[in-house]
Amino acid sequence: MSRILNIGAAQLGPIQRSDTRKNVVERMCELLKQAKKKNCDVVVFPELCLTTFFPRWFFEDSSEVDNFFETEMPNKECKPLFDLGQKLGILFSFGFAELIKVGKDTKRFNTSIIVNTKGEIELKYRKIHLPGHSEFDEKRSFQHLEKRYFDIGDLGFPVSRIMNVNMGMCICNDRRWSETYRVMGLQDVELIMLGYNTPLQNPPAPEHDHLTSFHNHLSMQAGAYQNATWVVGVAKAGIEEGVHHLGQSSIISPSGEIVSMATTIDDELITASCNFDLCRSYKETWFNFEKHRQPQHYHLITDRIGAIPPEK
Ligand code: CDT
Repeated sequence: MSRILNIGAAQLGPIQRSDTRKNVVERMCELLKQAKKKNCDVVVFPELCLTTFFPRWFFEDSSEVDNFFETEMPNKECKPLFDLGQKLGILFSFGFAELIKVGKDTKRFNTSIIVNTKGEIELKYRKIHLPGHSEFDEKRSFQHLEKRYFDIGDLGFPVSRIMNVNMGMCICNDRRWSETYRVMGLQDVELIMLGYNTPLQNPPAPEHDHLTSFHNHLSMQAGAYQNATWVVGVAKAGIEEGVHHLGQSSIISPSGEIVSMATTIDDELITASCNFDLCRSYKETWFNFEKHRQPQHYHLITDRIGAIPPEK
């Protein structure tokens, strides 16, 4: 019997600072209802999707930035989303800023969760590749302070068998790193769900700006193909507080092909019928890891962080 799930990528348009979590959750619920009408089993929402993308601002005082974080999940504002997912029988994932207390310490993570059809958190991932910088940069017209506001994720890249499919997550900048996909590939991942907030401009390297869309798809398509997995990449898109964010949310098959892509930069649901047996035909041939990988020649990948050029 083939394993097919209908998957929805629920792109969100911009979220301004004045928007409340209640407004955002209403928009997410509307997309879940649309997904139900299209018979979706799974819906993927973007990174940090309950608020505006706050790392664009420098806050001296952590109590100000903490307003963008959630201290429990589901909380009062998100409960309607969890209840609706359960009522509709849809599994979904979404990203949020997570604040936890560990003894006397406070930890802040850029987190994504998978919520199962019983409305329970089934799997959690905390972003590992945090982009940007940690101090105010006067040369930028907007900041990207993820390194200031978040701790590096401490959960690795977990994969879990849910609905008869091996599912994992990563978040935004993680999608540019081949290690992200391979660590999940080595757990036989078949579906990677990821959300992103990608400004169309990267002030330190304006020469790349016209390639933002190409690099988005290049990374996700390569990750899908080389690891024989479906990848669902979902944007928070549009003009947020004056900053233009990439759209083009996509559902990508293990062949590396984009099978569905958003055409707006607003709230938009795209869907695809995803056959997970398609992963097998790649996992058993080109990317039969057991047969073809040569890890004895890969030790530099974990032994070394930065590149060291040859002496001559
Ligand atoms: N949210 C996120 O990770 N965005 C980054 C852009 C960073 S620009 C310094 C991305 O990789 O899309």
